[in-house]
Amino acid sequence: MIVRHLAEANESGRRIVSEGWESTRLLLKDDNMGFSFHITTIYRGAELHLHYQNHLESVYCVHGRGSVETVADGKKYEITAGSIYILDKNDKHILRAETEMQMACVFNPPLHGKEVHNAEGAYELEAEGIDD
Ligand code: 9YT
Repeated sequence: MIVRHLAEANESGRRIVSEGWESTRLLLKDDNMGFSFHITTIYRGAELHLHYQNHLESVYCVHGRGSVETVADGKKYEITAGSIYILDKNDKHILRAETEMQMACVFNPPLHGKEVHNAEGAYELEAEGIDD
């Protein structure tokens, strides 16, 4: 069994800070679970244009308020504490944070650790792992 704590992980190489968000990656490819699990903070006012072409992602909102828009059809969904959105079709989307939002995210295939978005809003399949 593996046991980790968010507060400790926040002080390690598991915490990645990028433009409009930061994410602490609690479970990664090296753990051999077939998925990765992250606690992500989206900063208030952020507008993220994302397209995870190489990964499936599910995102559960723990707290905060915002919206997600699917680019293909322009549909907008309110996201509040308790909402989950599931990108089962590698959907191109726009995430907007009205307040700071805390999200629990699962990726399949799992991230290595250091991924940040490329110009298309995707993560590459190969990336550097973390130093714990
Ligand atoms: C919700 C979302 O995709 N935010 C970007 C960060 C990502 N969840 C991550 O890498 O943990």
